[in-house]
Amino acid sequence: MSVSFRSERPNRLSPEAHRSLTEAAQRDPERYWLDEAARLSWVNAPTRAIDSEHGWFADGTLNASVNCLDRHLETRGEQVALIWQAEDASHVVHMTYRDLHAQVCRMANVLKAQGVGRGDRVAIHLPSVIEGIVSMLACARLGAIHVVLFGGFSAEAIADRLADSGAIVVITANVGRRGPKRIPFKATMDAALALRPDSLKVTRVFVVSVTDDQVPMQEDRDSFLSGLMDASSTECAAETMASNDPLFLLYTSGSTGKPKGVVHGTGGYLSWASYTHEIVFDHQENDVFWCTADIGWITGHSYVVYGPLSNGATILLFEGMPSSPAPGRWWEVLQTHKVTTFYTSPTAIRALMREGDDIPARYDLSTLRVLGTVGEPINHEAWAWFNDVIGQKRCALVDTWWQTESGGILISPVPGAVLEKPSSATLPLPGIQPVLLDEKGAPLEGPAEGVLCIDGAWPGRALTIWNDDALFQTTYLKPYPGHYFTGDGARRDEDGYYWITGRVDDVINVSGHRIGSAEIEDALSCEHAIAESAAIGIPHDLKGQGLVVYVVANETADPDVQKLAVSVIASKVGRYAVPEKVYVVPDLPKTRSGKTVRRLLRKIACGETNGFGDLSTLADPEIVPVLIKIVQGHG
Ligand code: 6R9
Repeated sequence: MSVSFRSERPNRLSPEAHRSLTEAAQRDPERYWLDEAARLSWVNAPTRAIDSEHGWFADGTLNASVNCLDRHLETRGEQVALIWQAEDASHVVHMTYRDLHAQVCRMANVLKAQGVGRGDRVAIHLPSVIEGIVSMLACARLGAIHVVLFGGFSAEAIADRLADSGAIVVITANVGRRGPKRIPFKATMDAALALRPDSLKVTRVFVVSVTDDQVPMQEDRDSFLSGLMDASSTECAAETMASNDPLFLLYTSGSTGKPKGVVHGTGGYLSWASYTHEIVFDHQENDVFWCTADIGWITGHSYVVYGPLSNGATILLFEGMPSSPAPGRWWEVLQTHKVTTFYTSPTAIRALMREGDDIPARYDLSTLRVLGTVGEPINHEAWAWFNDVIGQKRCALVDTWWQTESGGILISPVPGAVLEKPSSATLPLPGIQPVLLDEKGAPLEGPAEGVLCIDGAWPGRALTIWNDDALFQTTYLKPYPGHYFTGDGARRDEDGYYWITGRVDDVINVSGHRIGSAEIEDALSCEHAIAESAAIGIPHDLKGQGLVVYVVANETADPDVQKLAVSVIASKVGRYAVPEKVYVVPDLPKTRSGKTVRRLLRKIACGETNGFGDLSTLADPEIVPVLIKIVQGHG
């Protein structure tokens, strides 16, 4: 029997609807996903959903930019698609869907004149300006594969990614603004292009002028984009793509070694971004959706661009930083643009929390309806603050668990349907089947803790790793045959709720006791004197592994933070979890996406002083010698 779940579904899911969708997806996944595919506008609608050999919606054809733009023109052409708030508070741009469509066509025509077409790779290296989104959609329009490179990457890291992707065109900016500072985008790109010219295929560099700053331009290679766009037509026919043609490559953050170019397809990925944006953020007409992620990360791809625009939402893009020029800037932006849905990271929340409750209290946050977090576990204290102080206890709070490779959210509360438990990502979205495995790979039933894998298929899953399908197989499919391996560990409680314990390589086994690094860090985070911490395991003769904790103290901390950390762990987690060593440090080594690089902390704790590999993905590489000194000084 064929039932269209989509047409029967109210916008906001009830608990019953959530349950019945979950059951329907389990009963007949083929039917369920084919129905979900109908949320997109296809040139040829797919007749099948799952095909292990040919991929998702294999006989469907479509264009992603048409789905984000053209199909809205008739019904919402004059609706604001994008609000751009510049660093300068008085500078705001409102772009309607019609405006955005025109700009994307112009950019596509510029690229096309350069010979860019189906399957070509185009690298996008831009700060938070409108051209970032326009470039992504322009590539999609031509069937070119975009490769967005995070603005903070070093020249070395950029060169690696340009070489691996084989990009032929680069879109960058003269500079980016970061408060009063200028980030040298073009200069960094020039340095990257000069590093190993023989392995790069870039022939053309387009430059967005973000400011009046002058930059050297290389004749025959570099051109300013705005003049070319102004001279281009506002119409550009969209290429019809096969569902499994790649839409983009995205290099994952470097917390586990060499970066991998994760490849996402068109139909499967886009339907997943659209589905999850709608149900997780309870998307409603007139919402203003603000995802603070940079477009250089998967969160920016799925929840700044593809999810909300495919659903006809109004998105906000902010050029600046949370507390510049003064604390409260984010809340001011939120108030000014009447944001309804706000999606950010636990790291950002912790930083803002430190500024004090009186800062957000100065702003009207009453338009907020849904708050979300992503990227790392959210500790209890940050969850409570986000919920109480920002959400004023009346917003849904969605702790969304997913990964670059998953394309979009997999485990998360659904407003109205799934009751939250602070710091739990709660339940899988309808259609997702998490499974917990023991160390031998046997599935665990009921309340349990183990390796988090996903069974069955979902449309958003990455197709492969660029140039390295074997690595895709060995990383995700081979470790636990028959299951997709996420690299994370999780606990399932008596209500079937999932609690992510961190990467499985972060689970520390002390004398047979499994200790999640997140568990220790969560305990410590409740302590006012402790701003942040990281727990890692190092080899230990007697216990198998010994626990080491790095602690960042709050400015106001009392001097004996070490003792405090030990007693907090002992009382909150247990004596067995008392660390061998506690190092009080000024900061933790983080990737630019805010993930603590535990690999480094482990090596440093083991007494290593060099051989740390590529440090270019660190937000602040200078922290490394500081940590070495502290650890060594400790004896
Ligand atoms: C979207 C994104 C993925 C890894 C993932 C996990 C961690 C993400 C989380 C979370 C606990 C959450 N992670 N969301 N851990 N709770 N809500 O972050 O992608 O950069 O690929 O990172 O981040 O460890 O495996 P990505």
